[in-house]
This record gives sequence, structure tokens and C-alpha cells, in this order.
Amino acid sequence: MPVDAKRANLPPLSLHVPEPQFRPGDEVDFSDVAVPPAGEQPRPDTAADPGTFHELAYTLVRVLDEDGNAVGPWNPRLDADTLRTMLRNMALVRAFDERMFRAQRQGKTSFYMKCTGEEAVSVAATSALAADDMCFPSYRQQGILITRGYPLIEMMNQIYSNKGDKLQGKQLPIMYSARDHGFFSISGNLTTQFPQAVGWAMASAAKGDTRISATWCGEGSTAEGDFHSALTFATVYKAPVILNVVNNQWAISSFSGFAGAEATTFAARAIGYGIAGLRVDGNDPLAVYAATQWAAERARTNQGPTLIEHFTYRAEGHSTSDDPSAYRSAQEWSSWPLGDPIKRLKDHLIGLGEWDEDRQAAQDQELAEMVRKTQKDAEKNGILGHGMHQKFETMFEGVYEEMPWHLKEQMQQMLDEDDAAGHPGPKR
Ligand SMILES: Cc1ncc(C[n+]2csc(CCOP(=O)(O)OP(=O)(O)O)c2C)c(N)n1
Repeated sequence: MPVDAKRANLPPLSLHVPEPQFRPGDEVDFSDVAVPPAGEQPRPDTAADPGTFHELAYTLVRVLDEDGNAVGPWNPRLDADTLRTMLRNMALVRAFDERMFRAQRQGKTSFYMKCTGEEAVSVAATSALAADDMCFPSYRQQGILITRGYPLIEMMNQIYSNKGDKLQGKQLPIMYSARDHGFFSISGNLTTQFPQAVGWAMASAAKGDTRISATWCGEGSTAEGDFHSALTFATVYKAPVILNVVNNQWAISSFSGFAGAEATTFAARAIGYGIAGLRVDGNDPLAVYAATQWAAERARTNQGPTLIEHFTYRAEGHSTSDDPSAYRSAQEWSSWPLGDPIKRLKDHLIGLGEWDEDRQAAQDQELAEMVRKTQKDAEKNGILGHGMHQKFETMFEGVYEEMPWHLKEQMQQMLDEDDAAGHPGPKR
């Protein structure tokens, strides 16, 4: 190793390469994950100065205690109907994920991504927003669409790229777009939605509107430059935006340490920007609701942005193309100290005397049946491998508002070649 003679007495430099605690086959011990007791975190005024958020950026805002009781100043005190609706929506997301994952394994679609274990992060957050607030999701917040009542068949049609697909088969499965449900078009390029959400919020403020925006990205995605741009614009203009970081511990096979989690929290990123930062138990639907409600009020009263880190765990593979048993211990999800968000809300409702196991089982069955029936209907519009489901020429539409001459020429060439090849099909 070359050593500079002038510094021969100094130790050689060494590089720190993060290494996850557990690998396949390892016994998992999460006892060093700091989980503060529920109810002990202070709830500041929504107009509080961003400089006062140090404690909240390093702890975990928690409402549901170990016995399923809602405690402390963050308890949003929701009525039983609202709690049951949230429980139902989270269970529906899980049922939908199960079914669509299986459809991919059966070769009916090319790709799918589940959000198992992270249902609260989208469902509870959306429940605390107004229906016309604008959401800028990543690919793992299908719970937003489900909470807003977007028809399941539309989601499935998109997943199947079939003739019912509103995106005309132009997008990879699950890259939904639903403007009328306040759901911005998902992009495959990580974190691009962050500055876009901030820009949307700035436009809303510039126009004197009352709507706010919310955006989500994974902890791995915070390493993108767009994350920095978004936070800078958000703080400079006090944009009415909620910046959600879903820390599910993994970015495909890279553990959160590769995005900087060994050094500090993701909520603490907010401090350097002068943004209010909250770190929340992402598997506690009441804490997620309360934090979002707090951040929404802050945004709506022109107090500026909030960054919320949702501390959770990605229970399943990254996508249908991923096998997590190749890089992490299979015990991680069952050992995760914050449990399962659906079970935690269910236990809370049972504790209140507003729910029971029989109703839960009946609901699970009803939701599975509804998803199954909708799937059958969607499959009537076509599945993967069963020919073309959209007219050939739609491929050239929407590139520009009006099709320029060179695209018209390419389209005609394609149609002529297809005719010459004697291909039948729904092309015109
Ligand atoms: C700009 C960019 N770089 C890389 C990728 C490939 N990629 C897709 S998902 C992913 C991991 C993202 O992890 P994280 O942000 O933690 O979100 P999670 O998948 O855990 O929800 C990567 C690297 C991409 N889609 N876009």
C-alpha cells in the first residue's frame, strides 16, 4: 500500500462500508432498535418553530401501546366508524396485493409490487388528508387509491395493460395515474415526484388556493439529488407540502445504512433545512394519522412543510422480480418490534369493544371475494400474452399534444408493415 513518507506515522485511511446486521440464516435480534413507550412524545403547536423539533426527529411518535390502547397527546381520538374504515382499507390493500402477486406468478401480468406491512403509511395518511389534496406517491402507496375509492377494476386493468387500461398499456404495471383522485402519475425514476410535489404546493399557494400536497418516497430514494432540491424549495418558499419518507429498512437488497441510516435518522434531515421533522411509528395507524393531520394543519395555515419519517419494515420482497431470502434473514419481519399495522388497529378496535375476531374473519373473506370477482371482470378485458389489447396506433399518441409529422410518418409505416405481414387484430 503506498504510504506518503511525510505522514508515515499516521494510520492508513480506511473506508467504512455499511453491512446489515443480519444475513440469510442469521438469528435476528432487534433489541437494539429503540422503541420509546407510546404516548410519551410531546405534540407541539402546529405553528411551532422548526428549530424546536430536534427531539421529535430522533424519537418515534407512538399512540398505540403494547395492549392496543390509544394514549398520549398524539391520540387523534377518531370515532369507531373512521377506525373501522381505516382497518377495512388496509385489509383491502393486503387482499389486493395477495391476489395481484398471484396473478403475476400465474403469468397474467409481467410485474407487481406489494406494500405488505406498510399499509398504514398510505391508508392512515390519506385518511387524514382532504379528498382534493394532491398526492405524489412512489410505487408502494396503492393504499392512497384504495382509500380514495378508486375502482379496483381500474387498478387491475392497468396491471394487465388490457383494453380497459386508461394508460393504454404504455406504463409498467402499478405505475398508476388518477388525476381525478388526486393521484399524480407514478414515474419509474425514483424521487422525481418530490420536487414535483413541492412545485405543485407552491403553485397552489401562488394561486391563493387552499389545497396542499403530500409526497412519499422510500428511505433509499432520499439519496437522490431530487430529495435535496425538494427540501430546499420547500423550506425557502414555505411550500404547503408533506414530505413522507417511508423507512422500510430496505432498498431492494441495500439496507437503510446505505442511505445514511447508521449516522442519523431520516427525520433529522429536516433539521438542516429548517423544516419541521417528525419520526413516526409507521406501523401505528393512529400515529401516522395524527402526524399527517398535524402536518396538514401546519401546511394549511402557511407554517410551511413537514418531513415525516415513517419507521416501518418491508415485509415482502421488493417486487415480483426479487427474492429477499438471498440477502436478509427470513426472521426479520416476524421479529420486527413494531408488529403488523393491520393487527395493531384490529386489536385496538377490539379493545374498544367496537370489533371482534369473527367480524375480522368475515371481512377478510368478503374482501378476498370482492377482489377475486373484480379480477375476473378485469380479466375479461384481457391479460398478458393474449394478444394486443390496445389499438396499435395509440402507441404514437400522447407523445405531444398534437402528433408531429415525423410521428405520423412512423405510425403509417408501422401500420403498412403490419398490413403487409397480414396481421389481423384490433389495430384500427
Ligand atoms: C433514479 C433511479 N435509480 C434507480 C432505480 C432502480 N430502483 C427501483 S426501486 C429501487 C429501490 C428504492 O428503494 P426505496 O427508496 O427504499 O423504496 P422501497 O422500494 O423500499 O419502497 C431502485 C434502486 C430507479 N427506479 N430510479
